[in-house]
Amino acid sequence: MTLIKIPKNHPRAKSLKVRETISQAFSDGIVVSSGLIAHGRGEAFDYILGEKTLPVTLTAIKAAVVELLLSRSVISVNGNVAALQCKNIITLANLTNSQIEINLFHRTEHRIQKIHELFMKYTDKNILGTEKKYLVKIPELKSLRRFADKRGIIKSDVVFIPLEDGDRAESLVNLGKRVLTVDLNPLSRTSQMSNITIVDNVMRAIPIMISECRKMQQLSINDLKKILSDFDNENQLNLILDHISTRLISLSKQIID
Ligand code: PTJ
Repeated sequence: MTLIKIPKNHPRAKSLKVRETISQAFSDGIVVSSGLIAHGRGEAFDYILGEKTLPVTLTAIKAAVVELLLSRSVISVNGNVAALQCKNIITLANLTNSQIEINLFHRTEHRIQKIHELFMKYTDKNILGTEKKYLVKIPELKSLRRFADKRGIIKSDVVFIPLEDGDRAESLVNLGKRVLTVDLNPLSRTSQMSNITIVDNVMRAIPIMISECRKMQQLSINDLKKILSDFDNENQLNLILDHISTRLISLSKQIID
């Protein structure tokens, strides 16, 4: 694929660059065509949110980091997350002592291998979900996401599933796991079913998770637990929907005026 040079002064340069990254990852066999559609849906929600991390989202980010720090945790990655945030996922996993597991909706051995190779460029950490002998099926799930690693998702207490379709969060919750997500759509099934929903772009949320995690190193276990006990996901999602409606009303007034 030939990448176009995006003019630096293009008003949408940042967003176009991310598109180029994900398009390249599609050509490389990491992202599927549905991943490009998912990205477009995310962009639309991001536009509505204002393409910024909301102050209220910081509370969800902090709570999610505490979950990763205090439990046996796994970060589940798909094609889009690998393409957009591979290095940062490794950093976050190292800081929180979480495992990384590849888990795909459009699972093929070829894609697993491609994503595994991408991670291996930046880490010698053992990436789970890649060896058939360790895979078992989550019985409730019918999609190919049902294949989970015995040493990772199956054994974990907390599963972080950034940017995902809606079939898995609920079954993981039913299995007794705590589920964390990053999803630009506050109304998606994953957002609604997760224990902690970070309504933000993975491009912004994961780097902020890393910096919050570094700051938390000075906090006591009790301080960390307090961050978690103060967090309420239903309230969080309501505040985000309030923000969206207020923003749209104020934008519509600007247009009318
Ligand atoms: O790599 P695979 O095979 O596991 O497939 C991955 C995709 C993303 C194709 C698959 O999980 C899928 O179809 O997802 P959905 O149903 O399109 O849902 C993706 C969700 O992520 C939607 O709610 C989008 O709004 C949201 N989203 C898209 N891009 C971003 C995002 N959320 C945060 N940051 C983004 N950059």
